[in-house]
Amino acid sequence: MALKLEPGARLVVATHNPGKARELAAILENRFDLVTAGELGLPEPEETETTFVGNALLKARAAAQASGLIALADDSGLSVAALDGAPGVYSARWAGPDKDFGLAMAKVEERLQATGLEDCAAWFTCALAVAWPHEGPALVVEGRVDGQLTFPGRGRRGFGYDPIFTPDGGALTFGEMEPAAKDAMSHRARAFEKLKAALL
Ligand code: ITT
Repeated sequence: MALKLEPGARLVVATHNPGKARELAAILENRFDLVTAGELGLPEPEETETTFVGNALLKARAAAQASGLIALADDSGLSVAALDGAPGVYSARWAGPDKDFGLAMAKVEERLQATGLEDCAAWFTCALAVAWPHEGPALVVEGRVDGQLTFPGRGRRGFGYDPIFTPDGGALTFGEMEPAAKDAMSHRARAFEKLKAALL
């Protein structure tokens, strides 16, 4: 039988990141009855995989098993071309235990400066995984948006690395853009388009 998600289905959004939870709720547009992993008090699994796809699946499966609900997980991050794709899956970890993204962005700037700052190309990736409870099936898709890094960062909207990322073809950083404008073109929105095509 083909995997389907019925409108109105109860879904646990398996993230403890409020920025992501907010964007996912906006992108999902009231299609589902959402509850977050935080609201259910679900533990945060250790992200032991080395790919976005692997970690998204791991988080979705853990939440589906712990909650008995269908789970949607997001694993995402910033990749910098001149840094061979770093921080990539380690994007959250570059912010340290205090989740200090000022520190993480300074680290990116310092490493990029050491390369001579000639190539500032970067991209965000988002893997979205849906898992069904009781060791059931799972599905995973990936979206990407390309852009350039600029320093100092600009804008207080969004979250994480948004102030230093300007999507190709635009003038504003993700940190300066209206939330709806980011949600119309982000890696997360692009991944959700693929999920919709596969599941809805
Ligand atoms: P969960 O695992 O609980 O979902 P997390 O923040 O640990 O939360 P990730 O492991 O997927 O999630 O880390 C992704 C990091 O990449 C995230 O903390 C952000 O700093 C960054 N990131 C992802 N999407 C982003 C976006 O749209 N804008 C800015 N930064 C983003």
